[in-house]
This record gives sequence, C-alpha cells and structure tokens, in this order.
Amino acid sequence: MANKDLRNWLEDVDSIGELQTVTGVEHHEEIGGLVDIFQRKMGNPAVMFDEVPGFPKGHRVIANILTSVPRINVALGLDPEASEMDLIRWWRDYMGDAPTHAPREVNGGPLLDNVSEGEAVDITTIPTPKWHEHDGGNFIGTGCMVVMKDPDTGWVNFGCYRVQSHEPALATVMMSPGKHGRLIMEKYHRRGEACPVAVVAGMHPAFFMIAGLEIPYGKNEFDAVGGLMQEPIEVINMPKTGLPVPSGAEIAFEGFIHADDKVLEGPLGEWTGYYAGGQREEPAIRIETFMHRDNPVLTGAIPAVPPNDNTFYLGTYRCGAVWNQLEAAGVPEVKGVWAHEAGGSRMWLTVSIKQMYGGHSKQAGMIAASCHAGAYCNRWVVVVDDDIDPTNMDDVVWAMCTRFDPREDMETIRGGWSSHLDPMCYDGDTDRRSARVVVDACIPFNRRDSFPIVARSSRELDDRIRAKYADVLP
Ligand SMILES: Cc1cc2nc3c(=O)[nH]c(=O)nc-3n(C[C@H](O)[C@H](O)[C@H](O)COP(=O)(O)O)c2cc1C
Ligand SMILES: [Mn+2]
Repeated sequence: MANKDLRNWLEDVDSIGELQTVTGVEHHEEIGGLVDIFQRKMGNPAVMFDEVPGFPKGHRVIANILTSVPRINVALGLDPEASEMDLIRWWRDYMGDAPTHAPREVNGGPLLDNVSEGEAVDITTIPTPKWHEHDGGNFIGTGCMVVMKDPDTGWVNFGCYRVQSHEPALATVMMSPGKHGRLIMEKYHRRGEACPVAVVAGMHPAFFMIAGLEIPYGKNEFDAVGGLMQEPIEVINMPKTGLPVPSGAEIAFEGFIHADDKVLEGPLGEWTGYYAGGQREEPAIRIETFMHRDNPVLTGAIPAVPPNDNTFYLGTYRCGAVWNQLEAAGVPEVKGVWAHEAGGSRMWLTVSIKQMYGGHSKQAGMIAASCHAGAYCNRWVVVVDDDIDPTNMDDVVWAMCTRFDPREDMETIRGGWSSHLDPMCYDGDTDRRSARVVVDACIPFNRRDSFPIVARSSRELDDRIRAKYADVLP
C-alpha cells in the first residue's frame, strides 16, 4: 500500500475543520499577504489557494500548514485531539528509540503523471508566491526538501533549504555553512564534479518536518521518515541523477550544481522575523527534469515574526529533545519543558522540575541553556516548580514575579552558541556568539516548608466542586 501523501493529510485536516480554500488570489503579493495574517495566530486553519490568476485551475498552493497542534498531530499519525504536552512526550519517545525503515524503490506513482525534460522544463508553470513584500523573488522551495547523496559513502540526505525560482529551468538554493547539503555539495566540487540535486516542493508534511530538523550527520532522512510513518517510504529514482524522491510527492525537479555557478538570490524573511537584506550569491541549480502530479499542490512554509510555519512545529520537538538531554545529563524529576512560540522555538525555554535538593533548579537551568538542543540561539531559560504549567505564560510570569530573587536567581551566560540570524549576536560577520539569561523562578529550596500557601483550591476540592456544579461552572 502506498504511503500516506499530502492529499491524505489534506483530507484528514479538512475532516477536522482545519482547511480553508480561497480562490482568485494573486501570487506576487496577495497570497503572501493573506498567509501572513493567517499565520499571526497559531490555530488558524491551513489555507489552500486554487484558481490562482494566470495558472490553470487545480494548480494549487497550500500554506500555513503546521501552525496548529491538531494538524501536527495528524501529520505524525497521532490523535488530532492530543495535547501539546502529549506531543512533547511523543517526540521524547520517538527520539528515545529513533526508529528507522529503509525506503523502497517503486519507480512508479502519481508523481510521474507529468514529466518534462530539457527544453520543455518550466517550473514557472507552478504558482510560486513572492511570500513577503521585501523578498528578493519567488520561492518555490520553502516547505520543501532538497535531496543529495554523499559521493563517498552513498548516504542520502535531505534538508529544508529555501529555493528561489528564477527561470523555467533555473533555481538557486541557500544552504547555510555546516548544513549537510552544503557539505555534500562541497565534496563534489572538490572532486571537480557537478553536484546532483533533487528538489521536492510539495509532499506530506512528515517529510517537511524531518527536512527541517537536525537529523544526525550520516543518517538517511528517508529512513527517519520511514520510522515516523512506521513503514518503508516508496521512492522514485529521478532519471538523470538517480536521487530518490517520494513517489507520492506533488512536485519534483532535478539537476546539477556546478562549482562557481552562482546567481544572485533575493532574501526571504528570516526565521527570527527580520529581513537579512541585500542579495546573496547562491548556488544555481540547472534543471534537467521536472515532474508533477496532475493538479499539483505546492507546499509553502514561510518564515516571519514567530510563531510561524517555520518555527511552531519545531517547538514541541525541541521540548522533547531538551527534556531528554536534561535527563541524560543527570537532572532528576524534570516535569516539563516548554519552548514559547514567540521565541521562535529556540529563544525562550521554560523547564519545570520537582525540586529535590538545593541547587537542583539552577543546575536544570544552566544545562537547558547549554545542552545541544537548547543552546543554539537561546536567550531566556526559566525554571519553575512542578505546580506551574510551563505552557501557561500567566503561570510562568506569576512564578517569575513571586518566587524569584534577582540577587540570587539570575545568571548571565556570555558567549553562547548563536547565529547571524540572531539580531543580538555579538557581530553577524565576525562573532556570532550571544549572551543568555537563566532565571530560577522556583520557591527557594530552603524555604519550601514555610513559603506562603498558594491561594488556589486543592485538586480534591476542585474535583468535588466540578462534579457537583458542572452545570453552573464556566
Ligand atoms: C521553513 C524552513 C526553512 C528553512 N530554510 C533554510 C535555508 O534556507 N537554509 C538553511 O540552511 N536552513 C534552512 N532551514 C533549516 C534547515 O532545514 C535545518 O537546519 C535542517 O536540519 C537542515 O538539514 P540538514 O541537517 O540535513 O542539513 C529551514 C528550516 C525550515 C523549517
Ligand atoms: Mn541531514
């Protein structure tokens, strides 16, 4: 049986009332402008654009894909009703055993509905939005996967790297230093060879999620998606490069990146929510084969002021990862980890613990701010007691206001791991480190028995009142 594809996800999402279709929206300004408004609040529906002026009916764009917990749940095969904390626990378990399934070559499937080669290639037949007013062009690859193969080991990697569409058979790809795709490309170029590349620009969101996560170097991301979907991924080997793409994908193209073949790429709004500004030269993909399903759907996931489609789903994953790493570092009784959406999933972490000894809370905070999953681009770590719900900012701010002694409970860590995408890094060109704060908002351990009692009903009284007065309660 074929794997679940984007259309299955769309049906499931539609059945829980989380899909809205809009027709007649123009792609140079209005699609992006509309998505920007949908994206400002998490929980708004996904938006499908059809009948885009200038394109055939049925050539569609889906955006605002993973900006609600139920839609992330559906993508991962969970109960749509699962809570955010359920989702965090699920990621924790998934990362605990990191299941894999090797892909299966089927070399057939609906992606082959329309195949063009050479002169006939024209990626501009796909409605490709200019997502923000300040973007330098139209980006066909945002919610995408860029597939490459290591020439030494045969390891297949894919990552979500933005891809700008320039001409019918020309695109550029922006891969930051150190990203796996860039490392692989550099290997080909050092050998004096062109780098084969395949881009998938419409597919089931599980692929997009894995594409955007830092899966370890050397691990095949198709295996990882297979582990997520609990079955082998069915793939097509692209005709010129042999690179695998999901057989149920909507849109794919392949080609080669030649050393020093670069084209000016306009900036796309960055995940931190500001614009990089200026144009950069990025590697050019000379496209040789282009294929798409009948009535193809482009998947868009655009960076903007967080929370957004680029950051929201990363939050629950990061919470699971930080939670695992705190435990691996020997911190006991971690009760929850929360990456607040407005911090773009990285800049704000709340950790809740059941305090066991003096120094426990500070230890948890310092490690959360420095472990692999928590360190990059962090700014705030707040540690709270286990009676505080870390996902509830009212609770967290209240703890910060009433259990925190600025003389004792605040540590500044200087020179942390960051990026030029962090507007407060020391220097975007020469020193990409940044400083961060650890706030211990737990009740002081040595006052735990004498600290004022919280003015809220006990669980027992709550339960009794709820049972008796269910009909009058709000
Ligand atoms: C919507 C979205 C857009 C992204 N855009 C880029 C990008 O343009 N360039 C880049 O290097 N990383 C980008 N990333 C981050 C990478 O996808 C992420 O670091 C991923 O782990 C890269 O794959 P790799 O670990 O196999 O290199 C983006 C992530 C998302 C979710
Ligand atoms: Mn990778």
